[in-house]
Amino acid sequence: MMRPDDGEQMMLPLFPDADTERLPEREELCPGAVLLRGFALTREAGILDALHVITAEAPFRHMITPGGFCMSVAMTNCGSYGWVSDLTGYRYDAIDPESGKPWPSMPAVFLKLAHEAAASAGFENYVPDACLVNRYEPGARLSLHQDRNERDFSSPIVSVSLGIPAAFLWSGLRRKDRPVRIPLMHGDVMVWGGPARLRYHGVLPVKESSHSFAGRHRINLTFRRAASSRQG
Ligand code: MD6
Ligand code: FE
Repeated sequence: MMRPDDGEQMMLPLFPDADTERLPEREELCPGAVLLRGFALTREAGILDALHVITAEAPFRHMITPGGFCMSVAMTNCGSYGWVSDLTGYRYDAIDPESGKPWPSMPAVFLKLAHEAAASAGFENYVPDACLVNRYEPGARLSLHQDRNERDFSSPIVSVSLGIPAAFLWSGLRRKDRPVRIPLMHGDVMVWGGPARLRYHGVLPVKESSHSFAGRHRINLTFRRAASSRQG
């Protein structure tokens, strides 16, 4: 048992500033890329409900890379187009290859979140037509890549982190550039466009932990405009 005195002593922070200092709510990582910390927090209930609807129709699955490897991240999609990978390559497809049916439609709560996050990062009129939903279990990772299967690089990507934390690798426009690590927590939203749109990025193996949102999982929503804006 702890005595009250002990408790008080233990509560004294070793580094008072570090303990109370909060990371900024909005951080520009480089021109075109903004981290909005906690931006999705007020909508987590709506997001969770929507995720249940989506995954009932289009369950998470581990896709195969063109090189024949099974991805450690489980994926599904919603919206007019879904990102898919198989032995023939990466592409956007209006049809879920598992069900042969269109992907579940984009829930209103997703559209609104992506639109508002983009606007607060300076990208007005953002209407994504694709949302890739990634599910990481401890150990899952995403190697460094560029997002370049979309027709429309003029639109940003909006990326929402939920559940257990992850270290995001954030690099430059060339594969050999040296990445920095950015911790992404539940509710953080990254918006990424303009001169940053084709930067290399990835996710380090996710560490074992647990969060009320999705237990041992990290969920990431990445919104894109996959079709060109002229196609509408
Ligand atoms: C993830 N995200 O955070 C994987 N791509 O789980 C991505 O690959 C990504 O977060 C482009 C823009 C933002 C992203
Ligand atoms: Fe990506």
